[in-house]
Amino acid sequence: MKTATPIRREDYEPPSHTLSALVLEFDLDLDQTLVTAEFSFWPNPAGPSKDLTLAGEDLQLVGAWLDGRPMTQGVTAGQYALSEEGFRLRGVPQGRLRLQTRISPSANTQLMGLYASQGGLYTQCESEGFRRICFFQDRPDTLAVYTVSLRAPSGQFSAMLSNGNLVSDSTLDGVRTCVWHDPFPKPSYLFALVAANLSCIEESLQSRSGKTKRLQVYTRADDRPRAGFAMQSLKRAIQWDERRYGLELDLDQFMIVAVPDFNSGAMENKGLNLFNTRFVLADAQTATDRDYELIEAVTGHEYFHNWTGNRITCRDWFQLTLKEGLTVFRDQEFSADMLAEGLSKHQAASARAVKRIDDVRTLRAHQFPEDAGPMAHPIRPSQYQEIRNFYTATVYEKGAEVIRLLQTLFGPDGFRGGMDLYVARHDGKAATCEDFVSAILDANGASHLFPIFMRWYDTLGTPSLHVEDAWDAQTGHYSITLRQALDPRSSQKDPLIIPVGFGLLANSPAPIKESVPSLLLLEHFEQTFTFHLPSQIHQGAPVPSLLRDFSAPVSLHYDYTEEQLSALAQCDSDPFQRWEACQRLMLSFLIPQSNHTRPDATTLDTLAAVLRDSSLSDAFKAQALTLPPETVVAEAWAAQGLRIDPLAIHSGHLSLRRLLASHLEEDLRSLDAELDLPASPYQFDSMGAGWRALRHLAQSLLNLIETSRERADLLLERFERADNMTTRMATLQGLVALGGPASEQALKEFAQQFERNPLAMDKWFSVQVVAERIGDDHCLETLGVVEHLLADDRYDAHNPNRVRAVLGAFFMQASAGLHREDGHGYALWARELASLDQRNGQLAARLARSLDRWSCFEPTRRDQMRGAIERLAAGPTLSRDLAEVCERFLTTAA
Ligand code: B3K
Ligand code: ZN
Repeated sequence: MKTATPIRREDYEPPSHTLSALVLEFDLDLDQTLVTAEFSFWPNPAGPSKDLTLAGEDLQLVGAWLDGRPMTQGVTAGQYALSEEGFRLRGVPQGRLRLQTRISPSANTQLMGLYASQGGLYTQCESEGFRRICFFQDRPDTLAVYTVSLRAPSGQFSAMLSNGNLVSDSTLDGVRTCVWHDPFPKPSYLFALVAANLSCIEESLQSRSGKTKRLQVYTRADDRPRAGFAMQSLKRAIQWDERRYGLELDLDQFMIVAVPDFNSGAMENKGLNLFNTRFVLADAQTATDRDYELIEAVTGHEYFHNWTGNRITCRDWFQLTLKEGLTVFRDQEFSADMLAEGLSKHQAASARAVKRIDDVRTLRAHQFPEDAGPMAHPIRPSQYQEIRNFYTATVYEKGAEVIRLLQTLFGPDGFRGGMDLYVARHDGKAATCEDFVSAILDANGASHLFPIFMRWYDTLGTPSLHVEDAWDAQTGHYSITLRQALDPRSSQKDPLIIPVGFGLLANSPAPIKESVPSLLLLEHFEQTFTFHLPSQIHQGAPVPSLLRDFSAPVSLHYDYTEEQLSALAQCDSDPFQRWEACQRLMLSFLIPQSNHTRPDATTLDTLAAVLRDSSLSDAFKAQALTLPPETVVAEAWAAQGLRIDPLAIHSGHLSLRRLLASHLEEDLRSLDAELDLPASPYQFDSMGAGWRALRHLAQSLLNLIETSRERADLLLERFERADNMTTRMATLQGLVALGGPASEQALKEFAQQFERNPLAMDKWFSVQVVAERIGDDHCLETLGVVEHLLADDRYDAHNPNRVRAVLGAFFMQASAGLHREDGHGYALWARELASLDQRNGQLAARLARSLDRWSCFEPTRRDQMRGAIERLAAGPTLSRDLAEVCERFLTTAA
């Protein structure tokens, strides 16, 4: 395994040169594109004195001119050298450089730089893709104004787009030229171009200051009717950022383009956002409620980057969480505000809690395991080999939690004041995480907290928060001791500042009269807080409600009794805590060493009470009755010092769901039956989505205890009657789980109906991988199905969405199949990743992360996984991305 020398944060130095405005010309062609780049350069007084060195990768240099004169390769001043690093100009401190390079978009299977997708040309430059287009000082602290000319045979591409404003669109001698100018200086990672046959929907919007903005969403002509929801989401995002943060759209024109082959979710290029089709296209027939929610969130996220990321960018890639953590936080708040809009105070609190629950569930399912595994890193890593591997749940989701700490400490208004100061200080510049934290603290008169707060940026692993309390029934004194412990692997060893959301519930019908603070601030390793509660004397110890609203990204350890959890689940005034208590109740039955073997009446009755509570929304109930995902259960095993046994976890999970189904059968049956009542046509809105979520949960639980042909026939009827994708997928998943002829028929009908819609077909592929096969009729097992799907003509190994639909689903969401006893799941893992890596190292490395926790598994599987990782790592041509992941797996396993 060949690994690269790590790049270290402490080695940062400013760029050696300042570059002037960049003039780019593209002679576009799918196979051979000619790129001409021209700019002036001069020494940066703040940087080291060095030769000008421009990064380049997979480029063919066609010509180089210095101050208008052709240059040659050589060792004397004024000549240039080409190496793995790129282009080096010897001994010339300043001048004007013109460089011409040839690139091959159709051969670019990495989908970084300029690449071809379904007859069109698209770019992806973050983080270091621009160097695959032309030689440049490709680093985020080099900002320039771009003017871009795109040339192609007229008629080849209907849309020829780049950042900023269109200056001209002309055709001469059969060649069409579009010139774009972006007035805002930007780093190269925000450059974008699109040349493709696309159609667009267009709307205009008046900004707060009265300017008219032109908004466009580009898609393939067939998909045009599916672009409306993304457009409406964009408008909502623009208005929200004006309202909540006073930040206006700065360009006259803003474009979103849907790209069929795309490595990630979307990209915030200035004025020209490129999106994975998944996060743009939606209509009732092809998109689920979840898809709609994600489209709104991702559209918001990319738009919000216009200020947090683009206008204020990152000094270097170690600062990635500066833009990503902050922008995830902003998109979470946007979604929460959208859900709460127009609701009463009580309903709004519940709606916001549902969003918070969703975010915390994601954090625990993805970030906590990452933080405990071999790829663990602080939200601001101190070193990397390949920055592409650090677009992680830690940088994004934990990063967002760290930003949220600041809002929790200073309130939304205080946070807003800090944001204003951040923008005022750093607009147009490349900034650091310190700059952001200073701005928020300074604006709130809390500069003294800077050193302690910054520790969050350097701490690796999920901190533990241990809580003990004591109640003195004679005096009415209640004391609570908070203790924090950091991951021993963290090199940052000092205590963190942890705001602990807090409340007390009376352990009796008479409420607690005395008020207690809603936040306890832990700034040391251990602190004790004492409260005098005379009203509780003779009433019994109060029940602490801890870490309300998940006020910090820590794992909470408090020895709750089942009765206390039951009280919290039914009575806490914070709906988030009610959900949390339900999760804890369920989790305790999924861990072998807990005191419980089977849920007793208290737990089951508590869950029933939550289900019947008419003050709670359907969306909330669906969350409350959904078990913690298996990855969360696995972490709970590891935290207890148990070796992870995936099949035991899976079957425990299934048993608990069956038990829940039997215990709640009557309620579930009436919810399930409502799916057959006449309904108005599908329309996406949060109330409707909540209604469906709860009934589909009821349906899936009942499927576990009723696996008969009759049940399958009922599901098939629902499937065929469905007027929307949410219902269609919920029933299809049930049918595939049951197996048999009804399942076969539904899959066939689905494929016929959606054969021309790749996003719908992705769902068809993945449902067959993730469905747990529980029916008696099954002659299939998951691994065999996966092999079959990989051999299907419609499987496309070059399309990341299709790869994720099969391999991603198998590696991440089909634990019973991946971890089967004979080790064949791991053999497929190694074989498919080795082959994917040849085409797309970034995607291979990302999917490889499915075995992050291998060393914590029981010995047989652990050894099988190690074998698979070693085989993969031994490959002769491993990408840098995958090599780094394998190396970490094999050298830093816990
Ligand atoms: N900034 C992009 C991420 C690009 C991923 C590059 N490997 C999307 C986002 O976070 O908004
Ligand atoms: Zn982002």
